[in-house]
Amino acid sequence: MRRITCLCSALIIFVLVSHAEAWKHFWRGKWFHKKLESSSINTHFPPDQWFEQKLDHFDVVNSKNWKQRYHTNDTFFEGDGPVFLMIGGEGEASPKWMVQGMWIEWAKKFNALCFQLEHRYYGKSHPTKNMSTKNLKYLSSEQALADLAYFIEAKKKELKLSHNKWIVFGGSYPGSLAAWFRLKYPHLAHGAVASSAPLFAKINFKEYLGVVTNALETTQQSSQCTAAIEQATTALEDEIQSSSCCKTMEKLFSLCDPLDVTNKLDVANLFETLAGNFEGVVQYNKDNREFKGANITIDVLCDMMTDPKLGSPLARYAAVNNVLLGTTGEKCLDFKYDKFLKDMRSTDWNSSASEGGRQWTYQTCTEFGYYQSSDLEDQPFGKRFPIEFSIRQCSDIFGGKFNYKLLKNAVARTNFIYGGLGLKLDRTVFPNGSVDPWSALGITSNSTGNVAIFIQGTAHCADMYPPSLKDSLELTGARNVIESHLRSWISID
Ligand SMILES: *[C@@H]1O[C@H](CO)[C@@H](O)[C@H](O)[C@H]1NC(C)=O
Ligand SMILES: *[C@@H]1O[C@H](CO)[C@@H](O)[C@H](O)[C@H]1NC(C)=O
Ligand SMILES: *[C@@H]1O[C@H](CO)[C@@H](O)[C@H](O)[C@H]1NC(C)=O
Ligand SMILES: *[C@@H]1O[C@H](CO)[C@@H](O)[C@H](O)[C@H]1NC(C)=O
Ligand SMILES: *[C@@H]1O[C@H](CO)[C@@H](O)[C@H](O)[C@H]1NC(C)=O
Ligand SMILES: CC(=O)N[C@H]1CO[C@H](CO)[C@@H](O)[C@@H]1O
Repeated sequence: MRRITCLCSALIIFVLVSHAEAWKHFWRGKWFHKKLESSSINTHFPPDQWFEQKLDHFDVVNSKNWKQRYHTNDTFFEGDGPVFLMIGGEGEASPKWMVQGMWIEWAKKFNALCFQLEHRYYGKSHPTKNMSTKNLKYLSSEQALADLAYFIEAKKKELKLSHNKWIVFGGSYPGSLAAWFRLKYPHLAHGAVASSAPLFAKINFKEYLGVVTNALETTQQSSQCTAAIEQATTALEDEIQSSSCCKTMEKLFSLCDPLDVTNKLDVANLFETLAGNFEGVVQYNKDNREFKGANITIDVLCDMMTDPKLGSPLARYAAVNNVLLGTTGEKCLDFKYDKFLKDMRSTDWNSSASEGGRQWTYQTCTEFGYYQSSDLEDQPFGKRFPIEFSIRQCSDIFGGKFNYKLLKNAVARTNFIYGGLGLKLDRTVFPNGSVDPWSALGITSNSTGNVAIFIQGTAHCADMYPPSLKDSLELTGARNVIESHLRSWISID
C-alpha cells in the first residue's frame, strides 16, 4: 500500500506538479492509499482552515499545540441535519472530496454539514518542525483518533452542534480509523462508514499477492495470464544468474542504473517494483477515477501478458513495465535501494518522502506491518522480496533496533487495543470489494453482528467515488444499502 486511500486523495495541484513522484510510490505498490483524482472537475474548493490541536493527547503535562488543517462544506446543511466527518489518512487531504464523492451526494439528501480533518503528519498538518525519528513519536493512530475527538468536541461547542448526529467516513486506513473511532468514542460518533478497512494488523501480509493473483485470473485469459507472469519471473531469474547479465535486461526494463546482481537489496527492490506494476492496477481497477493511465485495467495487463506479438513472456513483462512508466512520466525505472533509502530518510517537510512515504512507513513499522511480501507459495512474482526485506527497511530508514520480534509486539498491541477482526460494532458498515486485496484484512461477513457489504467486481474504496452511469449494478446496489443504513441511523433517536 505504500498504497493509498479514498479520502486521501491528492490535490489537483499535486497531480499536476508531483504526478510522477506520487505514482512512483504508488506503482511500487507500497502504499495503499494515494488516490489520484479527476483533474477535469471545474469548481471552487473550500479554503484551508486551521484547528488548534494538542501535540500529545496522552501526556497532560505536555501543553504544546499545533495547527491541523480541515475543510468545511456547509452548503447543504440545515439546522438539525447530521454532521459528516471525513477522516484524513496517509496522504494529503484533498479539498476535492469536499465537493464530490458519494458522501457529498448523501450530504445533499440528508442536509448534512461536512467536515474533513487532515491526519496529523500528512499534507499540511505538521505537528513538529520536521519528521526526524524522534519527532515521529507523536504519529500514531491513537493520537489521530484523539485529534478527531478534540475536533468534534470543539466544533460542537463552537457551532452549537451537540444535538446533531455525527457520522464518520473513511476508506482504507481511514476506514479503519472510522471503525476504531466508533469503538473508542461512541459518544461522539453516532455511526461509521468504514470502506475497505484493513482492521487486522499483520506483519507479513503475504495474502495480498494471493488476491492480486486471483484478480488476474478473473480476466478472460484466466490462468494463462499468471502462467505468463511466472514464466517471465523464471526467465528473469535465469537472466540474473547468467554470466551475460545484465545489459539486455537493463535495456528491456528501462532501468535507470546498471544492475549489480550481487546487490540483493537492489534485486529485491526490482522484483518488488515489477510485482507492484500489477498490484497497483488491481487495487484501483475500474474505480471511476479519471487520471492518465486509468484505462490500464487488469484486462489490459493480461491482454499484454498473453500476446505473443509482444515477444517472450519476459519481453511482455517488460512491455507492461514500460507502459506503466509511461503513465507516470518516468523515463526509467529506479530500483536502487540506496536511492530509495536516501529519499525515505529525509526529514524535511518539503522532501518528496513527506508526501506520505516516510510517515506511512513509520506507521507500518510501529503499528501495522501490512508488508506485501513475496512469501506466499502460490503466486507468480518470484520470491525475492521476503518479509525480512521489509523489516530491515524500518531500521534502515528510522535507525534503531527494529526486528521481527519488535514488530510482532507492535502489531499484537494494535490488534489488542482495537480488537482486530473480533471488533463488534453497531451502526457501522464495512463495504469491501471482491477484487480489493485489502479486503483480506477486513470484516467481510455479517456473522458477528457487523454489517459487511460485499461489492462484486470492484476494488479498493470504489463505493466512495462519485457515482457514474458506468457503475455496475452491484456497486450501485451497495451504495443503496449504505444509504439505507445512514437513513436509519439518522432517523432513530
Ligand atoms: C459543497 O459541495 C457542493 C457540491 O459539489 C458545491 O456545489 C458547493 O460549492 C460546496 N460548498 C462549499 C462551501 O464548498
Ligand atoms: C528536527 O527538529 C528538531 C526540533 O523539533 C531539531 O532539534 C532537529 O535539529 C531537527 N532535525 C533536523 C535534521 O533538521
Ligand atoms: C490509454 O489512453 C491513452 C491516451 O490517454 C492512449 O494513448 C493509450 O493507448 C490507451 N491505452 C489503452 C491500453 O487503451
Ligand atoms: C526545503 O526547505 C529547506 C529549508 O527549510 C531548504 O533549505 C531546502 O532547500 C528545501 N528543499 C527543497 C527541495 O525545496
Ligand atoms: C449484510 O447485511 C446487509 C443488509 O444490512 C446485506 O445487504 C449484505 O449483503 C450482507 N452482507 C453479507 C456479506 O452477507
Ligand atoms: C477479497 C475478499 O476477501 N473479498 C471478500 C469480500 O467479502 C465477501 C463476503 O462478504 C467475500 O466473499 C470476499 O471474498
